[in-house]
Amino acid sequence: MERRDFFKKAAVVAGAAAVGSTTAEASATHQPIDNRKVSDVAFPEKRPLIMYSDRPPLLETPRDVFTSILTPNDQFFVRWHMPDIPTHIDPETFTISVNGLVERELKISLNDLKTKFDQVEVTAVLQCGGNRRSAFTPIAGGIQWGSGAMGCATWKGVRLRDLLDQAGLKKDAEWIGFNGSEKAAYYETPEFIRELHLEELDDHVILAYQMNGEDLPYLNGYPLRLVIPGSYSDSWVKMLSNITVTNEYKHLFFMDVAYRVPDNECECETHEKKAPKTKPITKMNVKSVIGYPTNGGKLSLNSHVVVRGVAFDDGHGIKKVLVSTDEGKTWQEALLDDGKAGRYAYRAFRFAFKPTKLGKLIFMAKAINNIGEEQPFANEIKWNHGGYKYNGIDEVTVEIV
Ligand SMILES: Nc1nc2c(c(=O)[nH]1)N[C@H]1C(S)=C(S)[C@@H](COP(=O)(O)O)O[C@H]1N2
Ligand SMILES: [Mo]
Repeated sequence: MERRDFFKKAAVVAGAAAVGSTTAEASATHQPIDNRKVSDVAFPEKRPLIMYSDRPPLLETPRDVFTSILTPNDQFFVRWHMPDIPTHIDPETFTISVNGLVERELKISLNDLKTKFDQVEVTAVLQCGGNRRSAFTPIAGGIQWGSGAMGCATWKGVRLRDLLDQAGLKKDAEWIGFNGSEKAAYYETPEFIRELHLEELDDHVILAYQMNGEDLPYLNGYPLRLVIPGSYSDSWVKMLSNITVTNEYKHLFFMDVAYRVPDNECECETHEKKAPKTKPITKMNVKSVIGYPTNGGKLSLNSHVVVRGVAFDDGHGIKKVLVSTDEGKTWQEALLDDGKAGRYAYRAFRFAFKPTKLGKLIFMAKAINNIGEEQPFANEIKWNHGGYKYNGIDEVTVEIV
């Protein structure tokens, strides 16, 4: 199958990058995207990516990767809140604990997870709620991500539900807390914990140990992470160490202060007047990203150009992607892939175009989902102080020469 060949090829390229030719490798395969260049250093298991910080690692995927359904593991973006990530995890001795309001406390080894439970797979988009935050005006606080704080992978693991069934929830169980294994640099920084309400659980929520047919890369949460298809990735706790069932919501920083939008119809507020109430960001809105061409690209007059990109939402599914070459005055439908990767995956799109005028040209892409939601124009985007859920119509500017 195509995918297997692809990974063979990817492994060779990654190998080349690892022996030191990172700069050359980077400039040969990636153009500077949205004015940000890929770094000239690469993290283990990663090709050079756009780096915002090295401790904690904050790495963005370049735009030109978004032309196919699966994002290669070595180009998948990375976001950690805390610098003290364990440097060694032994797969032989690692266990995941399930405790709190359960009939039986569990400590399950990786091997038991892989052999004693139903194994399930889902292809799903993982996207940071702050993806494309840099497009908000005025500036919203936080990492000024471009378009690449997202990726799509096939995740393999076990259903969270099956684990909880084995532990047996007590009658008053209501909240499930998930801990990552990393530590803050200062005591007062809270741990990265996400609490899910029992009602948010369905059979699609899994504990994944594999991504695109391989162990999770270390930086993407080895050996085990939570996968919640359709939801923003702040909930997809990485490097899971502990699951605690409680009957009371603990007000923890990350989910109680960060990762929230105004609790009103437009989910909006102004810089001067913050909304009085907020709610979690949870489900992803409809979005598309153009992977080819990229900003600053030069295309020949009268040549055959195939604009390519990806579109997704929270699982309702993409109905169509429209492309405009006249700054949004008229739109034409792009071709979509067969959709067999499922409703949580990227839909890849293609649009054939022949430029007939010299000079600057803007390609715009707009996705519409199965319940009729569509991306707004960039100037219609509603602002929120956290800079979350940006989904303006995507655009890239090229030059026809
Ligand atoms: N343990 C742990 N899990 C975490 C985080 C974290 O800081 N620690 N960050 C979350 C956020 S905000 C994002 S965007 C995703 C990033 O996942 P990735 O690094 O695999 O791309 O992980 C989520 N899970
Ligand atoms: Mo995030």
